Amino acid sequence: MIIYSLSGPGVDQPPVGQFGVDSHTGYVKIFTTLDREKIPFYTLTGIAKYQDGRKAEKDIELKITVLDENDNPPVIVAQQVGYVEEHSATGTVVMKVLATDADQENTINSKIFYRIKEESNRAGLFVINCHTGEIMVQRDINREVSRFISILHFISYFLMQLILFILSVKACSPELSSQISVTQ
Ligand SMILES: [Ca+2]
Ligand SMILES: [Ca+2]
Repeated sequence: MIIYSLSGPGVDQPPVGQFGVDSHTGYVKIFTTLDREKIPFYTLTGIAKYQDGRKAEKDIELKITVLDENDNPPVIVAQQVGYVEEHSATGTVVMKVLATDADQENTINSKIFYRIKEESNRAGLFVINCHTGEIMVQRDINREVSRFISILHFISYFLMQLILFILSVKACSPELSSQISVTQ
């Protein structure tokens, strides 16, 4: 009869106890929830011995890849500020919203989709590029009209509060979305 065992980080080295093997069948099992954002790959050693302790075969290398789930919401850099002059031409870039997502790069799980929350942009003064996060002027902005939106302050520029609502494309559920206020 052959007895199977495992060794390596994730088994008998930190983080201990994540994987184990059925000593009779050789099936590898997990005992904890894995987090790809902490450890994306494991390399374990599979060992097969006879009951008397002799090796039944050469140790084998078991490479395990943890597949990604979309379990991280986008994180938006706080306190982003943009400025725009009155009467800027349509298409003028006001600012680019910066955000990151810890899920696997270049996959749908880390793809960020940007939009401006409708109630913060009722006058339709701004439009956002949903892929890049660039906010652009969509309609002629003058201070007199803007006064009725949510003006905070005037200098030579005007400042207006926009709420940006950012969602991941795949999971549009609220727990995977982030929201910030952007002062312009
Ligand atoms: Ca994500
Ligand atoms: Ca993930």
